[in-house]
Amino acid sequence: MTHNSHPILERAAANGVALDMKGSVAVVRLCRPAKRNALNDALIEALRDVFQNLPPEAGAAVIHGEGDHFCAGLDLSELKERDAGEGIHHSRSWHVALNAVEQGRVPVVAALHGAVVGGGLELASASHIRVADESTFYALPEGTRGIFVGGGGSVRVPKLIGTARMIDMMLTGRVYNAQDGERVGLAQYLVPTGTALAKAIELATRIATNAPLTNFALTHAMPRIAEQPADHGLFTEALMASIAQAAPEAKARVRAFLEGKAAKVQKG
Ligand code: 1HE
Repeated sequence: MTHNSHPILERAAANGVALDMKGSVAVVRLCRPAKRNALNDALIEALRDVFQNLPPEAGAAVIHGEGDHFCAGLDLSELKERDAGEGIHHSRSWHVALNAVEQGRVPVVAALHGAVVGGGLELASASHIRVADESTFYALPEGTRGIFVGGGGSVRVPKLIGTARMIDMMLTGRVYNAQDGERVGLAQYLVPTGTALAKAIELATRIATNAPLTNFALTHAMPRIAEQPADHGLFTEALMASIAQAAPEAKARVRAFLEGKAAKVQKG
């Protein structure tokens, strides 16, 4: 079911970001395939609006791209002559949009295929889980285009692959294929060509069955804890753990296990 009845979502769809609900999963689609889902200003605004206005029944989200590629990054045809101040505001508008992905109400799984380059990799990095199919390739061509990342890539990509690998990608134009991308940590799942979306929806459907506070702890508390000094991190962990365990849903889930009514952990 397409959710475009809300005027904000209607405008987003017109600007290249469509939202469909699949059960409890909000499936967000970049739909500008003729331009390889290149991100122009209208599309960035649409991404922000969609992730800030997910339907209340959404318990998780998936983001994917229409056509042969996930996303070709910044729309280079819009790279105007900006002065420094305008450049800062442009970059900050990307930060707001990708923060809406990363720090929104629900966990986000990115389904990757084809090009995941420049701003496309920045968008993928703002998601919580990345599922790539065998056609995926990753690059940061900003270095060779005489520009720099501006959509949060310098903060988020090194968290996935380390600063040295990101510098190498930008200095040399190195392209990682799907296998190497998974090996270095750009994606957590590698699946056959054409199956990334189905796998992402499967994972998101499962994620949506978690207690909402657990998902909140993992997407909002956990990244902050990882950035805190150890003593502060342990303190935040204790606060988050006590809040999560106090929720009635947590009590019910633990009780169900103790009464033999909940699934055991199965050997992988
Ligand atoms: C675009 C863009 C784009 C395609 N901006 N128009 N990103 C890049 O440097 C990547 C540039 N794109 C490519 O390297 C290739 O297009 C792809 C590898 C992604 C796909 O190749 P292919 O052969 O499937 O498509 P194509 O023929 O290159 O492109 C089809 C059309 O999309 C064509 O337009 P047309 O009007 O001639 O049909 C392309 O011009 C257009 N197109 N990519 C504008 N990126 C916040 S800072 C972030 C900084 C960055 O992201 S820099 C990296 C930019």
